[in-house]
Amino acid sequence: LLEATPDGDRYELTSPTAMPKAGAFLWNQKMMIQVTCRGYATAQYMQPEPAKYAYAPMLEAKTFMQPEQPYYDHHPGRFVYIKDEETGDVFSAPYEPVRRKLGEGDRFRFSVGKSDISWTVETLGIRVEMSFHIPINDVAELWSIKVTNVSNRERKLSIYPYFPLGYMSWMNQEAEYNEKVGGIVGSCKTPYQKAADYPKTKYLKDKTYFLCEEQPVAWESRQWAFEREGNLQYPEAIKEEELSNSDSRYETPTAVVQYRVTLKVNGEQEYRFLFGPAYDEKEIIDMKSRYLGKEQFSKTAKEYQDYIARGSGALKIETPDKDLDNFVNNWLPRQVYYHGDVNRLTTDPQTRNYLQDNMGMSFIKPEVARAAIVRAVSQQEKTGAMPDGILLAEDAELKYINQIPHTDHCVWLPIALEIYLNETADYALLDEEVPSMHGDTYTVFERFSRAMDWLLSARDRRGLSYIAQGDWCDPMNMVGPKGIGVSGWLTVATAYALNLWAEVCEAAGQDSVAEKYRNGAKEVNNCANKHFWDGDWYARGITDDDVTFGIKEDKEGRIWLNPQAWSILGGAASNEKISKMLIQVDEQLSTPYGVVMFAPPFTAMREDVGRVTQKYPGQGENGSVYNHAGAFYVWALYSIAQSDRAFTVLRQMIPGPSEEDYLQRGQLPVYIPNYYRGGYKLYPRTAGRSSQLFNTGTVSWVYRSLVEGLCGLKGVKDGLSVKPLLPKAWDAIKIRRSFRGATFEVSVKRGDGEDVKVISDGEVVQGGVIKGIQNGKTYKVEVEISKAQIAVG
Ligand code: CEZ
Repeated sequence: LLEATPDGDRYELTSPTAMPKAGAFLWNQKMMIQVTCRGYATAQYMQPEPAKYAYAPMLEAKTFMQPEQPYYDHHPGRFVYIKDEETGDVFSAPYEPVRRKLGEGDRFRFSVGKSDISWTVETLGIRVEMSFHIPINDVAELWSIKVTNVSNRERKLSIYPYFPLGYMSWMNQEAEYNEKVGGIVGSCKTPYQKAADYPKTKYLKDKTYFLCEEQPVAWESRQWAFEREGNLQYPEAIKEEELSNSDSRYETPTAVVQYRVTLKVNGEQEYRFLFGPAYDEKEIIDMKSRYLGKEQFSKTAKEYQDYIARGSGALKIETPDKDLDNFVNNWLPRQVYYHGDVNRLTTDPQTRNYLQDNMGMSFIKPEVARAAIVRAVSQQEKTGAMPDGILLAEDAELKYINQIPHTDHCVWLPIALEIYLNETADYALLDEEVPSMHGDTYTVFERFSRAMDWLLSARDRRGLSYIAQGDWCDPMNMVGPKGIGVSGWLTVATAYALNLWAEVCEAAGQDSVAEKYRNGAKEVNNCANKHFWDGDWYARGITDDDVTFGIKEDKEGRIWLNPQAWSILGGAASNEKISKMLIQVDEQLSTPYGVVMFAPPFTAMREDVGRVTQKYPGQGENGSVYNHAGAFYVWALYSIAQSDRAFTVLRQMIPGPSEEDYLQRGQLPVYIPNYYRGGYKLYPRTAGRSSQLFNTGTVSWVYRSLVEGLCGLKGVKDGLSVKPLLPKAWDAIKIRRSFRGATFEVSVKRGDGEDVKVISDGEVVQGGVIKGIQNGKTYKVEVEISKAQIAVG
């Protein structure tokens, strides 16, 4: 069903039906495309707001990428029909729209690489190979389609690449074959109604082109002319000898072209196409000369490979778990890089997402993480609060969720900073003066202190943090709209942020400031323990009407993961409390697909908690295995040396490796999705199913958990601290870690001693911290860890 190349850099799925929504994605700084194994595609590009160039057949609402996207017959996709002219038999590659069942000896392979995606489909004695990549700096898809006669007789074929353009606009749309550019061009006017919006639409790329390197014999550019009374499984136009060369005049546009070939035994024919948006004909011609052609294809493929390779991260591992190695060495850093590189292709990322997506960049391109921290604080409000979103483009506005007040954004600042400093020790950042968009100027250090002061101030008379209309949990919008309700998670998270900041202050030689925030954290933790500890775990919050929730008495939403994980991180939980709550998490929240965000899921609206309770039980924040929350928990577990529990939860985030698990999750192990369905008891049939959504704050936490937790190779101010935390079942691993310009080749073994023993280049390292790291040097490090690592709880 699923095969990996030896070093795991490609995954190949051999069935189009076993995991129908399984897909993969490519991106550059201007666009992103996600395709499924069956050929459906969702692409968007920035101009600068997200836009489409292949449209759905109905007007789509503008929203963020949706989980578990439904696909349907007319969903945008990239396909090719093949007709045997002698028998009239038809099939399509990759699989849609014809869905011809694979027979004996037929072959299907969906092959996902880091910088290209391809398919091989063999049926009726014909092999079709489709593959595409994108350029590094433009919005376009470079497709090649190769058809080979693998039967033992000469074949006469018609080949019809079909790239539907969809319903481009209700104001104005058309399409035609344009001889001058050599392909089909659809044109539209992006709909708007306010006159004030006209200037914004004036220069949009309202044309979509499908350019053919080789001139086709015929085409259709009107969807109806292609399908007529047939359907997509057997469009009427392809029953005829040649397509009708239709145009589309305010009729749904499409792009289908026809080639007719006679292929000898083993004969083959390759075609190349360019698909994308443009402003005008001139731009189309320009794109064509830049990208359409054999040489251009191989040049851009190489450039794109190099681009992706720049995100290959700081870590390579060899462990007893080969599938984990594949994922960690290839795919996880790629997903981290994606997040830090393009900020989910929005112009106003949520502040917490912006900071966390960039925090992973500390392991890949630290200068990007640095710039993001500076940019974030340059938008700090005068009160010290952080805004709900960070504006990235000149005319960007806070949209959707960013118009709803959430109170947690300051928390993420010291978290992102900690990792950046661990990796770089660039304490000079703190002294940088940052003028803000609101007209004040402070150093980074001062801005962080102001953010921490704001967190300390945004608390009620009991010392608990206000939640307003949400915290990390976006849709928890009705706990505190009156300005009274408080968040259990945010309270303990505030203590975590304060402690992290105190550590930085100390390292920066600011002892008295450090003490102030340490005391602040203590005080916050005392308040949390007084009001949220429910005997065996921490409550999630207290509503505007003074109702504590996330407690034993609750039938739904009884125990939430975040307050537990963060009370460990922030220091509220004593060892005794930790022991109690870990047992509860195991019992109430653990499933074979990971730890759910809370349980049981809500089955009805709870008006004093909010929209989260209206989501489908076990879906999204309503008690799914929400991997972002799981990742916080993993990091919390590593922070208390709970190596086994941490590894179990971490491993459950990656699909596989059993076939049963792949089928249930329905996803390839090439990214971590934002959730797997929960509701393990309520709806076992769907439990574990992937959201197929690769936008998630999870990955930077998982990457840091691997680097700093499992491998235990954590940067400190004056060097690299070495303290691996292997699961008990492992006796040894090998690690290659790049750090501050040096390379560390680390071999970890389980020994007999009580403590960790570190030998670097033959010398015992006192205190387990390798100091005086030299740029360009390769260090050979031997580590012996104790037989049984000591853990709390
Ligand atoms: O969005 C994420 C946010 O991007 O949900 C997380 C939050 O911390 C992230 O910042 C937890 O709430 O509005 C909604 O209901 C959406 O479900 C979002 O909350 C959610 C989606 O996963 C976005 O992809």
